[in-house]
Amino acid sequence: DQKRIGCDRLRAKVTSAEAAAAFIGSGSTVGMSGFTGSGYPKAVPLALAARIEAEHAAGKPFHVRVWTGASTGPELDGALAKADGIEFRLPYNSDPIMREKINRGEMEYFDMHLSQVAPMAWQGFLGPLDTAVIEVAGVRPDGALIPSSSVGNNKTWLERARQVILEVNNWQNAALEGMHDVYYGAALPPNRTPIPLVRPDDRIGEPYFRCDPDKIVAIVETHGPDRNLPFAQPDDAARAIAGHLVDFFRHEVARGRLPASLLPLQSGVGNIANAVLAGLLESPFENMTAYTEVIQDGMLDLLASGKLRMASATAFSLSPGAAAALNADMARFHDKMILRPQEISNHPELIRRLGCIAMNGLIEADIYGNVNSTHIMGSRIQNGIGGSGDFARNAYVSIFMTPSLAKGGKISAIVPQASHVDHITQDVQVLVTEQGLADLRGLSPKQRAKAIIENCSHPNYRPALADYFRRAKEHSYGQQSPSLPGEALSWHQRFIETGSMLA
Ligand code: 0RQ
Repeated sequence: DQKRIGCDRLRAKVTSAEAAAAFIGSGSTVGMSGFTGSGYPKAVPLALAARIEAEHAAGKPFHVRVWTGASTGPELDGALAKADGIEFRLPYNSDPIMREKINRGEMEYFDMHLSQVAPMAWQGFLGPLDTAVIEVAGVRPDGALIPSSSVGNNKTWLERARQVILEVNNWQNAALEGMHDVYYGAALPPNRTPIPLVRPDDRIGEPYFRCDPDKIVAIVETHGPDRNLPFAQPDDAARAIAGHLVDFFRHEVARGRLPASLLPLQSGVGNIANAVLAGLLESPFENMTAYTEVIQDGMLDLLASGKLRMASATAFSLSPGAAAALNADMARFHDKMILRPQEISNHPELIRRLGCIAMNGLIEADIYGNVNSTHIMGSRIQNGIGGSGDFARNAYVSIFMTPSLAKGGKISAIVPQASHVDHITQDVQVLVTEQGLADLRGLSPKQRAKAIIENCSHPNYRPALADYFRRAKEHSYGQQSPSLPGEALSWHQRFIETGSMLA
């Protein structure tokens, strides 16, 4: 598709994925595009994985360090992990093969706040970046790059990398052009200035990436869909959680603590988050906005209904059906969506200023409202903290939601003590399960424990939690956050030993 590369000088650099991958050396650091399965390179990582496998078969070591926006797809994280090609990876992974390698201790993974990746790269904290491999939707005659279905850290990778490899994917809709807003005003302290964004629909940058053409060593043409995983239909638990949340919002509007159009919504990834958006579709709220990280199926439905006026994010995260529907009807959504770099979509300054309503999933919460978003039984990584910390710490109201049980009831999502803490109790203001909602704002630790046990825990575990809390109050070393350290993690130990938290 010659039309996608409008610049003659750059068209001369078109080559094969294998030839492009040959530019990447063992031990080097590669910054890849990609965010929640959107806009990741689809050909060069596969060619690199094949090369790594061949080198390993010949008895030679070959590993790279991989930085991304967030999760990518099987052709990138999956293929490189399968080839044992990654020695270090940041900042967020959801690929099952890579997860397994990490949990077996076969590679290093630095799970970090998504808003901090680009600033830390600029600050020099992460080391040098050798190569950027970036998917784009096209190249303009002047050499400007048309971003793809995610923006992520691409601006930073393009600027920081010594050399750049582009993938021009003509599966991506040409009408993506103009939807992006790439902010070029960031500076490092002491020269940092306020980011001039005061509404979710403000545009503060440019629709294209700038890139020094001399740094571009190869361009590969591709035609491949994003990962686009299907969402499960909301089950009873998801619908109940959505119902509790919509009731909470109605109540807050009635009390004058939220405007009738709510405040800019942030919604995490996963089936529960998607179900909550479906719940908002049936709600009385109109003229809503979203200032969030990803646009998932539920967001598109809300936009299509007109109840959501616009959505700002850094990437799409759609099911195959929703991606097809969006691609068939891009003109309708074009002016209602803005994709930004992830350090802007997730920027603490902007989240605090706009007053986002943060809604994120969790793995477990303890009776005091500390939330674990990342580690199973305190040690096995599930995905990563992603943007949940960026939003939870800085939101107008920070909500976490989960079914009260996991693994068919063998695990309680409410535990005496979280086995790992990503979000401290101060950053968790509302906790929701299918059992009910605990509004923790303004409550002391003991008041929080009572509300969480009574409103959120599953009846199968509630008596044991209440019993633990009662005994903790009797025997604790201190009475601010009563605990029995020798017992607090015994539920996790029991699961590890017997396969169930139930005594
Ligand atoms: O595992 O698929 O093997 O059965 O965790 O759990 O219930 O499908 O829930 O899709 O909402 O994910 C926290 C992981 C929840 C997600 C987490 C197991 C469960 C299942 C998924 P299986 P569900 P969700 C901004 C927001 C961090 C990043 C974030 C997440 C799997 O929300 O990654 O918030 N959050 N980003 O069985 C053992 C428990 C468990 C458990 C769940 N207590 N013990 N296993 N699981 N609870 C957006 C971005 O950052 C991109």
